Amino acid sequence: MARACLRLPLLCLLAGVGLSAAQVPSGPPLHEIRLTAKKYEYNPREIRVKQGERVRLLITPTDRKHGFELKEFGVKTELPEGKETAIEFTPDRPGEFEFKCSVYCGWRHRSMKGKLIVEPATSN
Ligand SMILES: [Cu+2]
Repeated sequence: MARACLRLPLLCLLAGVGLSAAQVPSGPPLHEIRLTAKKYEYNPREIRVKQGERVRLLITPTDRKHGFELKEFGVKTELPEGKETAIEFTPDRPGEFEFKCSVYCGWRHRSMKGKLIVEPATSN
């Protein structure tokens, strides 16, 4: 390995980066969920996560600018059209919470909603 690194330092550098990324030890697991948004719905409409895990939503509006508001966890952001926006939060309590569009997008804007289900953390 060491000798190969003398000849192919870049390759070894990349291998090292891959290794360290795989070994990141600290912090709760990250749960990534992709959504799309369009008049007047999110897809999926319902997302399910676990209490205490870090959640990263990656939302892409496909038709125009929309928004995403999840009051209980202090999330409110605009979603520019065609661009993936990352939203991170850690749900600290279980339950069912409504999220909704926060940017007026048409006559049924108020019906553009979804549900976040936070399952209780299992303690054993
Ligand atoms: Cu809207």
